[in-house]
Amino acid sequence: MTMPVTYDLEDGIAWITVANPPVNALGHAVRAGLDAAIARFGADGGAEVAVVMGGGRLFLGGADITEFGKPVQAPSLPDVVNAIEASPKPVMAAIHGAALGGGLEVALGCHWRLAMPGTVLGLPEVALGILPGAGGTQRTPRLIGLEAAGEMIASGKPVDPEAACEMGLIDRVGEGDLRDAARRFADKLRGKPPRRTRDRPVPTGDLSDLRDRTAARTVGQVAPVTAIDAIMAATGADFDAGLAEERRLFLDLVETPQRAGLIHAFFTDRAVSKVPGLDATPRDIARIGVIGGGTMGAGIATSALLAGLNVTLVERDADSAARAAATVGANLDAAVTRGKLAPEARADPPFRTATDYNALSDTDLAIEAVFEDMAVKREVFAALDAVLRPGAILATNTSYLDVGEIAAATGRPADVIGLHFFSPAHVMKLLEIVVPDGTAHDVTATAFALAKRLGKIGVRAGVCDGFIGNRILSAYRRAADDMVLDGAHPYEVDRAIRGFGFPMGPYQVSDLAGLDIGFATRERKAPEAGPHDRRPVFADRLHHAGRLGRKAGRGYYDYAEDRRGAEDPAVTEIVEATRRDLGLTPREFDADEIVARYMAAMVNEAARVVEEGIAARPLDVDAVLLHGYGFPRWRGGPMHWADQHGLARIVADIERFAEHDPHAWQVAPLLRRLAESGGAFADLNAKDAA
Ligand code: 3H9
Repeated sequence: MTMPVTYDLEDGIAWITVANPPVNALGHAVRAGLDAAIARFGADGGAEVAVVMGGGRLFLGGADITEFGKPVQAPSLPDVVNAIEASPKPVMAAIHGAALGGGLEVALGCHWRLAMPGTVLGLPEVALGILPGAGGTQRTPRLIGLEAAGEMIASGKPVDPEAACEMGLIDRVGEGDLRDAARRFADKLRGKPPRRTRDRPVPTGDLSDLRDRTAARTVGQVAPVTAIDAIMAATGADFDAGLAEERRLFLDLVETPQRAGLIHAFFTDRAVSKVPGLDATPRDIARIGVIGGGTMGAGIATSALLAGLNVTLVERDADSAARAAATVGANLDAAVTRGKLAPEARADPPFRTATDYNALSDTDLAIEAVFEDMAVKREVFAALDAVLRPGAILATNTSYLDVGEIAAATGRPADVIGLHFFSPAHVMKLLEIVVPDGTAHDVTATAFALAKRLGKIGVRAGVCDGFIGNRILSAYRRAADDMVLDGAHPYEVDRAIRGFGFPMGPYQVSDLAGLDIGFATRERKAPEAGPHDRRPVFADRLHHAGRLGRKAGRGYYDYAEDRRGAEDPAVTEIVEATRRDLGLTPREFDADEIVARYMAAMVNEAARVVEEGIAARPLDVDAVLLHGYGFPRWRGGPMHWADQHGLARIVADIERFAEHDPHAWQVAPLLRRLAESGGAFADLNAKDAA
C-alpha cells in the first residue's frame, strides 16, 4: 500500500505531500500520516521549514465525508491542525486546485499560506449540514474578521486566491510552477519563528444581523445558523474554549438527520451518472440541432450555447425562426446579467436558425421540442432520419410519449433517446434521460456526457407515462387534490408543504406552470380514468374561469397587487361550491396529516417506479425530485426521507388512508416487502453504487 502522506527532506525544506486520490480527503490514514510527518519535522534537525501540499490535481478536498456518523478514529482533524500550528518551526501550505472544508482548515493551521491562481478556497460545510469543525470557525475570523468569516462560512461560497490574499486569508498568490513557487516562499521562512493564527487578536463584532438574514434564507436548516453561533464563540478571549465550543456544535450537527440527508444528496449527485451495466464510450458531440423554437426549444438551445456547443435551430417559417432567435438572445442576455456568460461570448454565439431540416446534416445530435403529439413527433423523426448523418443521435424532449414508438418512425431506432428537459431548460438542473429498450449503450452514454457538459444532473429513466418525475408528481398531486375535495384548503396544503421544506406548495406550482397544463393533462387522461378516479373539479372550474395562474394575473392566488400571490376568497368560494355540488362533506386536515398523505403518495408511487425499473435505483428517484421538483435537499430525497421516517410507518399510514379510499391507496409491493423485512430503499442503492 502506498503511503498517503510522504515526507521528503530537500535542502532544509521538509516536503509533506498528501496523495489520497481522487480528492486527498482527510480520512484516518491521511490524518495519522500528517500527524506523524509534523512530529518528524519537529524532530528532524536538518529541516528548517515544512511545506504541506497536495499531490495530484488539488491540495485537500476536506474531511472524508464517508466517515461521518462513524466513531472518530484518533487523531481527529482538529488535533492534527492544532499539532501543525503548535510546530516550533515554520510550516507553510502550498495550495493548488482546491482547499475545501477541512482542507482549508489544515492550511489555516499552517503559519503561512500560498495559493496558486485558479485555486478554489472555501468552507462549504454548511452545504453538507455541518460546520467547519477543525478550527475554521475560530481561525477564519482571526484572519479576515468576523463579518467576512461569517459571510464565507454561512454561505459556503468559495473565494479565489486574489480575493483571499486581499482579505488576509492567504499570504501570497504563487506564480509559475507550484513547487518552485513554494520553494521560493519557503526559502524566506527559514529561521523565522512560527506565526500562529491562534495568537492573532481576538476578533470583535456582532453577527446578529447576518444570523437573522441567514435564518430567513435557509428556513428549516440548522447548519448555517449554528455555524454563525460557532463563529461568535471566537469573540471570547480563550482560543481553546472557542475550539471546544466549535467541536461541541460540530458533533451535534454530525448527529442530525439533515447532515445525513445532505451527504446522501452529495453522493447521489455523483452516483446517478454511474448507471449499472453502462460502460460504453460516448460519441463526440460538438454540433447540436434543435427542432422547435418555443420556450422549451429556445431554452435547450440556450443551454447548449452556454456550454459552448454549436447550435442550429429549425423552425417552420422565417417568422417563427426570428421569434426563436429573439428568445434565445434574451436568454443569453439574462445569462450575462447573472454572470453565467462572458460578455465577449454573447457577442457572436455559434448559433443559427433555419427553416429547412437540411441545415441539420452536419449535427451530431438533434433534439426535437415540438408539439406533444405522437403523429407530429413521428413526422419530425422521419424527417430527421432522412437528413442526419449516420451515427448522429436523434433525441426527443417529450414529457410523456412513448419514446420507443417515436424511435420506430426512423430506420435507426438504436440512435434514438429521450432527453426530457425541465422548464426553463437553461436553468433547471435536471435532465431525464429516457431510454427505450432498443437504444444503443453508447447513445445513452453520450446523453450522460451531454448532461455533464450542460452542467445538468442526468438521470436514466425507463419509458412510461411521465417517466420518473411527472409520474410520481401526478400521484402526490392527486393526493393533494383529494384532500382539497375532502376539506383541506389549497392554501393550507401549500403552507403545510412549504413547512416540510419545499419552496412552493403544489397550488403555487400550478399557478407557475399554468392551470391550462393540468387541465390538458386531465383531459388527455380522462378516457382511461376509471369510475373511482376522482377529478379535481375545483381545478377545472378555476381553469374555466380564466384563472390560469401567474400569466393570467390570477389562479389559485391573485397576483394583481402582490407579485408572490395573495390569497383570494373567490378561490375559497369555488372550492366550497365544488364540494357542495359533488355532495362532499368537508372535514379538517392538519399540517401533519397533509404532509403524511402527500409524502405517502410520493413514496408509494416512487416504490412502483423503482420496482418496474423505470428508475434503476431509489437514488435515481431522489436525484429527480431534488433537482426537478424542489424537494428539500436537506431531507436527502423522498427515498432517503422514507428510510429515515420508517417504511413501516408509511405502510401503516397508507393502510389507514385506504379504509376510506381503498382505490386511491394501495401499498406498493416493494414498499410492503421492504417494510415487512426491515429493509430500506438504501439497500437497493448499495448493490450497484454508493
Ligand atoms: C469537512 O471538511 C469537515 C471539517 O470541517 C471538519 C472535520 C472534523 N470525502 O466531486 P467529484 C469523492 S466536510 C469523501 O466528482 P470533482 C466523490 O464522491 C468536507 N469523498 O470530483 C467522488 O467519488 P466517486 C468539506 C469525496 O473533481 C470523487 O471523490 N469538503 C469527498 O468534480 C470525485 O469527486 C467538501 O465539501 C470528500 N470530502 O470535484 C468538498 N469529496 O468517484 C466536497 C469528493 O466514487 N468535494 N469525494 O463518485 C467537492 O466539492 C468536489 O469533490 C471537489 C472535486 C471540488 C473537491
